[in-house]
Amino acid sequence: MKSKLADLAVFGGPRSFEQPLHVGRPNIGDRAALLSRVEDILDRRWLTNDGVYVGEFERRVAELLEVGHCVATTNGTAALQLLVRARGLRGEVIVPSLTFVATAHALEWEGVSPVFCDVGAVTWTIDPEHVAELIGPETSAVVGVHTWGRACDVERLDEVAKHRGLGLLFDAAHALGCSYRGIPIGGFGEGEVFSFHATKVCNSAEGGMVATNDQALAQELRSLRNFGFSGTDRVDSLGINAKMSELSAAMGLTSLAELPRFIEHNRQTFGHYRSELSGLPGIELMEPPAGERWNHHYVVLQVHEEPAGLSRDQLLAVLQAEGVLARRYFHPGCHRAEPYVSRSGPPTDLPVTESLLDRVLCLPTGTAIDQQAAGRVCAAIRVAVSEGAEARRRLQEGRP
Ligand code: T4K
Repeated sequence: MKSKLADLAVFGGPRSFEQPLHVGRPNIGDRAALLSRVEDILDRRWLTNDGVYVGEFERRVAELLEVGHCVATTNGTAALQLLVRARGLRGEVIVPSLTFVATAHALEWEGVSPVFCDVGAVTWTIDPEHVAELIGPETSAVVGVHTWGRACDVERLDEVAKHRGLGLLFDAAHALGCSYRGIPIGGFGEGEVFSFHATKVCNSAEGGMVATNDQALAQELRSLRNFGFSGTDRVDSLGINAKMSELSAAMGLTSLAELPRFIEHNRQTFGHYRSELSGLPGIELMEPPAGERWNHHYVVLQVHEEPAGLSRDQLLAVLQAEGVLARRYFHPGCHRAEPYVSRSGPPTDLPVTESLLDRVLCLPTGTAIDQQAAGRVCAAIRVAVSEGAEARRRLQEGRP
């Protein structure tokens, strides 16, 4: 175990991990179950287009989310696009900047302009009061994001949206297995979008899903994901190909069957990170939402430079040298990414978002890491912070 600065790889010590430790290493379910599903798919010679596995995956996710309908898609971004199109959104839509850029890009691809909103200082999700201030004549909807699985203030957003006659959708890409007021995330707003990308708590390699209680909306989404067909020869709208394949659904079902195990593993890893990092000056772990179910899929650290002695980016350099590929999600923020940053218009003032984007760091989780690995990550952080000012000085001078 490392005990002093010279032990850190960035200052010439041995690396903690020979193989890089990623954020987002996929959880892999029961291989035999997956392979038997794949054999069955091959035997049936039915590979995509509303196959039985896609249907079963949709039903099982709908049961978990306690919603009427789930519509599976190729990925979460396509699911967002279909939902935006199905709701006929136009003009401007208010979204948080503190999200993966796919939230904004999905709107932009549908010809809708994202207007970036700040997040609340406590929730780190879209701030309903700022939403209210940003509403203008062109606003058609609000897209809340349950960032890192912590729910938006759904009730207040609903009030604001209803009062101003706006649509309300949610990007729940991170939120499978999480709740708001004890109710599973999935049934709020007009529709909620999930991602089953490889890096998510439950994955279908690539995949997405719209969850909704609106039957007509679900029907329209099914048509939109299939070129706009509503019958064998009948095309009703400008659809696209966004269908999930049977192979992805087989992977998704296999992963879903073990979701409780994945979440329990994450919960224990989180507990380990928390106990190993507790009391370190300037190092603060994002806490689980009080009284809610949470999938613990993202372990998010805040690095407060003054008490810690070194900045978030310096700590990141320390970890990368150890082979820990921690991530600065969602740096630099959508409003500072293209194509949005180059647009003329008033500068976007998002103080809470910007200060979080300078401080947060996501640490590895998932079943690919065990408590021993988490312990080694924490040991490197502890050593760097215990002599934080000296580490900062050496890093600034480029001195080993
Ligand atoms: N809304 C929100 C709020 C989202 O976070 C996302 C996606 C979406 C919408 C859109 O959903 P999708 O269209 O993606 O279904 C990753 C994911 O690609 C992305 O799905 C996710 N959010 C985002 C938060 O993270 P990157 O570019 O940061 O990382 P990526 O995909 O290169 O993977 C991270 C690390 O994971 C890699 O360095 C290596 C490791 N990895 C990755 C893959 C794919 C593996 O070890 N094995 C793998 O198979 O975006």
